[in-house]
Amino acid sequence: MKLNTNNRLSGFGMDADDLVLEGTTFKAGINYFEMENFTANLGKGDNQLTVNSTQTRDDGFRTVTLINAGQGDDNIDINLDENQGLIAIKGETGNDNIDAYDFGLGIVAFGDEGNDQCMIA
Ligand SMILES: [Ca+2]
Ligand SMILES: [Ca+2]
Repeated sequence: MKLNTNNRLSGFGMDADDLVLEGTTFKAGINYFEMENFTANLGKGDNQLTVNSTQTRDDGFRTVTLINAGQGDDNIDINLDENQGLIAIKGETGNDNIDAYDFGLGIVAFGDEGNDQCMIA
């Protein structure tokens, strides 16, 4: 699963093919723009999530992205740079791994219940 929160959410079992209607291409997944907050609730399974970008609006506002990992042993990999929006992770129940080693801005992370590991540079 991938969370491309600059303006698109993909994976999560959604069709991977772009949609073309009357010559206009719509990227696969859920497309969104100009958000203040973005929350993803992953659910009770063992989730593998890669966050490749978070949204910064056209006016410079950094959208706050919150990931609620839910139950299960979740692995969340944060691949962001300092120009991205802000991010917070809640591991919730389960033995979770949060890898934000390459993210220069830092994150807010709560492992919650379980034997959790968070790697931060
Ligand atoms: Ca989960
Ligand atoms: Ca946990």
